[in-house]
Amino acid sequence: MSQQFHRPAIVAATLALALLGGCAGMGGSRPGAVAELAATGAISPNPTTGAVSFTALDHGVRVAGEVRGLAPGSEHGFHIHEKGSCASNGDASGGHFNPAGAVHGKFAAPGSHAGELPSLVADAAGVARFSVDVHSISLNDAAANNVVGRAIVVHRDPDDYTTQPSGNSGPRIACAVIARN
Ligand SMILES: [Cu+2]
Ligand SMILES: [Zn+2]
Repeated sequence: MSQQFHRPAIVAATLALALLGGCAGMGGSRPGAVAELAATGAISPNPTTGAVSFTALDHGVRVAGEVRGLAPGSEHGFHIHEKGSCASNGDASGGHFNPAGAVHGKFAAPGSHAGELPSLVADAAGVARFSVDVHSISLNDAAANNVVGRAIVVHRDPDDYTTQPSGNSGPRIACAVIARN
């Protein structure tokens, strides 16, 4: 083989190393965000706490974490809300994040809010653990569906996936603003 055939392979290998180097420069991980859920005053006593991580995927965001202090076996509506404030017992977070003008429904159902998440279900110890890939949201500042700076909210009651505009899941018992890590 002549030199002509070898050169493109070398160029490709160099490019691959450059891309790897770029990732290492960002700490070796994909862009991410976190939310530290804190109890609101909507119910009393309220021992709800939690931590959620957001990791960028090629298409969407992996949302993972756990919520503690729930009643054993209880189910709770869980959503990303539009506004980045947890004031007034979480009510300042506004409605469900809805950049596409959709209606309330079940997580990943066509035509439902971008901010729907699978409902939380507490185990016997009152802990709900989750990891879900959410294709309707982004961590990219330039994207209309970016969730950084918005709020994530745990409700007292189950989500019926039907009542508009928020599933009739009752008061907001824990809330956090999503922040880059
Ligand atoms: Cu909600
Ligand atoms: Zn909704």
